[in-house]
Amino acid sequence: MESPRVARMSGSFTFAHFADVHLGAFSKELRQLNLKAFLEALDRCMARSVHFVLIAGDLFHINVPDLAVVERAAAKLREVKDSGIPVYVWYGSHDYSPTEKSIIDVLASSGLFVKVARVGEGGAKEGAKLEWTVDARTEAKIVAVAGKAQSLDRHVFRELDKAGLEAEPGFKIFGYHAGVKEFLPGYLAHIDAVALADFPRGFGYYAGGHIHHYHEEEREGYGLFVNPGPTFGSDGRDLLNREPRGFVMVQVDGGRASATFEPVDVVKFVREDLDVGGKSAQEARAAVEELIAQAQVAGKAVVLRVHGELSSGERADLDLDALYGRLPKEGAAAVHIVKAFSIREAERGAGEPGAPQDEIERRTVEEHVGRFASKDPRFSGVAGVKLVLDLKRLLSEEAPQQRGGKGEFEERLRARALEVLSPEPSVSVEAVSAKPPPTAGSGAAPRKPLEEFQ
Ligand SMILES: [Mn+2]
Repeated sequence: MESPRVARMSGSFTFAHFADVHLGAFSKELRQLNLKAFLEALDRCMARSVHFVLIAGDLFHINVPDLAVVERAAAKLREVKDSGIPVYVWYGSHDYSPTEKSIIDVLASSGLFVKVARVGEGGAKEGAKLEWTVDARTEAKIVAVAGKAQSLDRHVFRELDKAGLEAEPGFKIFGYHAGVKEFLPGYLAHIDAVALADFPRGFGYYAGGHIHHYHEEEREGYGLFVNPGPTFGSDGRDLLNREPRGFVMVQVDGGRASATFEPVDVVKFVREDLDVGGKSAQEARAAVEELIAQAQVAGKAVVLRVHGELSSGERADLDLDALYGRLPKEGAAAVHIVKAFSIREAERGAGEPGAPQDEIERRTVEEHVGRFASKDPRFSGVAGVKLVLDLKRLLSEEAPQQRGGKGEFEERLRARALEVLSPEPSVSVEAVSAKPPPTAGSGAAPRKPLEEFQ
């Protein structure tokens, strides 16, 4: 390892860039696997003696997550700190709360890492001015626009003193937690994102987060933009996505940064997106059984999404929830099921007790969807009514659990709703290539498709 003196004099150093770790996401085994990915990634940073680590937002899934997870993460962060590697963190949209302190603040105050923020952040004098954090060993200078509600981020970006930031000498890193308009594919064009023109120019490295896919792009006049994607993932869409997961190792030589993706594999997956359209609930169940019989589930995380419109039957006949109990007994390392299917109305409603109530509900929804007058075909007309009813049915299935509290329950509901609303992964999973992201030295990196975001 180079001595700090040599590193400073030669302008050559290495740092790691993480984003969207979402510690505390999921429950049970998946929560542990997510934690494991983070711990392993930090172990690798120590083994490689990086000069520092950046965590570009969403380190935690909610502002006050499962403390058992926080404790393990804090112990590892302590190890990293004690090995002489500083960690610089900024808020993401998940670990930020407008009204409460976040676990990020607790860990920053305890000295485990440094929070990169605005001048006076969280206080009455909070402004758009960013506070420079200077890494002592490398003299790299870091600023960050923390993720908040996305429209708030944009507001901060627009008020930035770009000229002042650009005039600062040295190797500079610009951290953010937001989508960048120019890097988003067409189907994400509607999301709140920051325009490239709102970024200051001339930084050596732009450390992104928020979009749950790897993306790397060198921009003339700016520098190298990298979005590492999640270290593991935080919901069913992430788990169904076959892109490699991990973090980014950045080498800086003479003021020029180059990134290498570092995959972190903590478990093998069985990922299936099953179309049960046109099947009865009993036939769908048989199809699920066949799929499981063929997959070698032992030791693997099973992620199953079931979509399509069943021709007849009841949700109980399909009984996907039983798999949560059964598959671990067959050796599965983890189970996650996305129930994105529906049951054809004509078959479901007639003669069922409670049908008149369903009818009243449908009419009310139709009325409101009509008034909503969305131009998006998914939210208007028959499709809009169906979507609302599907969402209502799915969300009303899950009762609040005692454990976890309100924050986690809301987060679960949110995740499930997004899973229903997201485009069919059968399309996105195929569209996203299984080949690893481009590595350093591969020349002009092709743009990676950004399928979904969070
Ligand atoms: Mn995220």
